[in-house]
Amino acid sequence: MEPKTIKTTPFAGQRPGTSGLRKKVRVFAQPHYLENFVQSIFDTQDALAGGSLVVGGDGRYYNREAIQTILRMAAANGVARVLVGQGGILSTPAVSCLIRKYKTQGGIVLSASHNPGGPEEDFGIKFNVASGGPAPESVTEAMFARTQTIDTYRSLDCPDTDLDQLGTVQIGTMQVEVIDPVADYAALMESLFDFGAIEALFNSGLFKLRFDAMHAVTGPYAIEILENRLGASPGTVMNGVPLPDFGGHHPDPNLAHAQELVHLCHGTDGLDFGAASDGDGDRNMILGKEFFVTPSDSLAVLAANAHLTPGYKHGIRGIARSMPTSQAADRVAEAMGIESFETPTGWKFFGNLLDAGRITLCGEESFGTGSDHVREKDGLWAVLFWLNLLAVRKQSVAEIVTEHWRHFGRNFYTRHDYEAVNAEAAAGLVNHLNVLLPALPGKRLGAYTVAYADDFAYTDPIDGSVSKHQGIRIGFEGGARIVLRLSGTGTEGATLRVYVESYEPDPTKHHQDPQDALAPLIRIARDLAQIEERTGRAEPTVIT
Ligand code: VG1
Ligand code: CO
Repeated sequence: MEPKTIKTTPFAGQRPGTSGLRKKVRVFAQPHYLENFVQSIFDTQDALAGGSLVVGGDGRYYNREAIQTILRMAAANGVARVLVGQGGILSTPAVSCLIRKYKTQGGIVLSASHNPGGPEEDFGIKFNVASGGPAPESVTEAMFARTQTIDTYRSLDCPDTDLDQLGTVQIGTMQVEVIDPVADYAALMESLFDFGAIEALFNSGLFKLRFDAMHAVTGPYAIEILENRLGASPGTVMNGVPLPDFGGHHPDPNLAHAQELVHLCHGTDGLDFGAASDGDGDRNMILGKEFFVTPSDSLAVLAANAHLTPGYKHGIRGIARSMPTSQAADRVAEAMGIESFETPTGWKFFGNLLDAGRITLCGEESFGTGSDHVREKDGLWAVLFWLNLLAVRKQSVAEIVTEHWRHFGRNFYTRHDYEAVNAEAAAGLVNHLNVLLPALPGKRLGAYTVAYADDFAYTDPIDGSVSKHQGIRIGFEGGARIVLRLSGTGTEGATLRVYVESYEPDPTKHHQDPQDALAPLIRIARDLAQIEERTGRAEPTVIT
């Protein structure tokens, strides 16, 4: 089996977005499309030749085909050893865990996360570096540059590798180890949380819970951890079998797409705890009885209570949140006397802060929460963290959060998405706002006075790298904010995200519905950005 060099020509548009390269399956399935991108990884990541690599994905349509292609190319590019999850399955946080534990030179994650799967839907590929985290912009830009000049790729002519059989096989000179996708990850979780206390909570017979794996990658992980190890009754994990099309749904854990679970939490007879994760297992949604925890609040609550869990009992060093995430966590950091950071959207921006030991916890409003235990956001980790807190505090989800608000004040929060709008109209809207920005400070908009307005730029405090144009921020006196940005993960037209936040210190007002509490700010955002005029959309597609 001699490596073959195959001629190719560049494809436009292979620049990774917020989280890797995401396109429709039919784009990826074109001859040489996936190969060009994968070769660009090998061409720019010298340590992979003679090194080791983790490969796995969320089980979506085209996962297995892509893994076979990657294995052949890895062998031809001189990779010495590949760890691949059985059945091609590995959650994003599990890939990060494996890279770190086995000190590989990187990992390839095949996923389009919460985007739907199937022949007409989405696929994605992402490279993670040796720290376990998503490649920083300098690396993704180098890969992209390579895709623009590529003229050959290398592959080995060999039969498919059996991905279902655990054990080691050889492709050319490369060793392929098909491993249990769950074991190492589950062991890491057991080292961080009090499994005994959670088990006792489950055994009390008074605690009703469900975990919705949304037919995506977390099914096997949640069944092993929640049912087999922690003793939750069989059936606690819903939709636990990963399907190539996620059962035809969006594997997106939010109020819009996990309605069945939301429904189960309703009523006096409702669940005490409901949780869900996304396609690749890095997102989480936390629900209590008749109660939804916003991801921004979740980060703040976990930070304030981290000392109650074994893994974080010595305290946390600092907290980072993405810019659009509510400022709730900042208040906790301030009260604890620790550093807080505001980074651009996307997990790659947390990596340097985590590696430098400046932060322990980090999170995004988009249902992402994580810590320094890996270098990705981690859905099941957040679920176990919450279960550990519930077991120790012996209170309900609603009690814990409302108590948090009484102490720190409440940050009302919502995100309105306008999906698949005309890309030119969306760009025009952003330009229009950029023109308005300089004149906004000091101006009154409704009952609010603009304190600052800018196009967010971030200077990484560790390596000094600068990332510009990360979203438009309009901050008001008293802490309210409007943020607007365009998605970097969509595969159709443009998606406009509008994030709205206000701060309410008065506990007698904390019971309000966020859509009501934020209505005046939502109006201001729509008017200022001329959303309906420019996109033709009177209402958002999804509200979270
Ligand atoms: C979205 C979220 C962002 C998240 C990213 C990847 O990006 O807003 O917070 O990091 O998805 O998450 P964008 O550019 O579409 O707003 V995942 O779970 O897709 O890996
Ligand atoms: Co995801």
